Amino acid sequence: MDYDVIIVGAGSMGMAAGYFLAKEGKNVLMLDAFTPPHEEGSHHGDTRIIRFAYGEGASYVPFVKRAGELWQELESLANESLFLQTGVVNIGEPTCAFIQNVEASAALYDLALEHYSPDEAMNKWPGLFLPKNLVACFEPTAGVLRVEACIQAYKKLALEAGASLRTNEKVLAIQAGDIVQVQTVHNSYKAKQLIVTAGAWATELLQTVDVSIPVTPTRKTFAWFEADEQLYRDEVFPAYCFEFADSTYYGFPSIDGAGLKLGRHDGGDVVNPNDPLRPFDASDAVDLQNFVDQFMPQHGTLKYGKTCKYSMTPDEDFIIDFLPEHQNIVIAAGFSGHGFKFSSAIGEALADLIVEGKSKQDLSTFKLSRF
Ligand code: PYC
Repeated sequence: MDYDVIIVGAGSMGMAAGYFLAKEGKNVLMLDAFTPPHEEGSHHGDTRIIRFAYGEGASYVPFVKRAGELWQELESLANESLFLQTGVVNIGEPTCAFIQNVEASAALYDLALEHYSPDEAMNKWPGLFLPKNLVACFEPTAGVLRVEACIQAYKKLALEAGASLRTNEKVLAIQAGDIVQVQTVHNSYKAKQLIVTAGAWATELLQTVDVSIPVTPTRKTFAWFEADEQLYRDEVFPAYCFEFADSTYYGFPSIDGAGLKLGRHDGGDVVNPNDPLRPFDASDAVDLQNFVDQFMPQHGTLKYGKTCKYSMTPDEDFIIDFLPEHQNIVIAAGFSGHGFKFSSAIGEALADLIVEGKSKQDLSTFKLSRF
């Protein structure tokens, strides 16, 4: 037998799982088609939001609180600052589901949440413009994770704990059984158990074991704008989520002088993950430009934009489960653009599923059988 556990995809979730399993003494192989952290999936672009009053549903709160604890633990193990407490402001109409869920999360889990009318919000953050129909719910203890540094930190710890990592080695097929066999472009490996954390490639990979998951790789764009640092630097301006009836935007203050970063969360083109993404172009800039013109009117010019791949499920909830026919294969997929913040806790949960057969987290929302 080659390994106890093989992990296909050593991005944010896979790298964290590799660390937790190696720490438990498992003989772990992590495989990745690229060299993580990289720009081919959904874990690049410097920053990710971590928020606890959760607009996607209060049921996520215990999981994201655990993730927050584990990010703190990672900071101390890596002796590095990975989290910036910028606060996060959630903005939308008071009756929209996202704002209602933010409010319900805070009430249910006693999270700090400050409420501002548009005038109060514009007074607190003079770089912001808000029309009268919106409200601002500010979570002061939320903030921003330095995404590539988080992955580097788990990578270093995983390797130090004894995990093996093979990069630039794409997995072509999986053969299920009591012993799982993994065929890559270079080799074949065997293990007792398998984790698939292959992001946008999960759907095609699982087809090789005749499992169909409703995860759709989708092209998304984000960009940085020049910013007046007096108004938009991270000491004075928060990370933000704006929820409208027909669109959702998110973004970041100017961190380390990078400029205001923002992206559109909804929409995007369905893509084949094996094709190169169409690079960010002028048509991608239009929505982002309109958004900042309206809500952060003192921004400067567009600096540059990037693309990434989201892995969308129909309900935008994650999939974290054993494969029904193969209890030695666990998948974590379909993070639908809001998964990174959880990846520390997902790594721990995946390791628990492999070692104990169950997780301390309630993963019932993420079952594959719901589809
Ligand atoms: O979950 O906060 C979030 C987020 C921001 C950008 C994409 N997802």
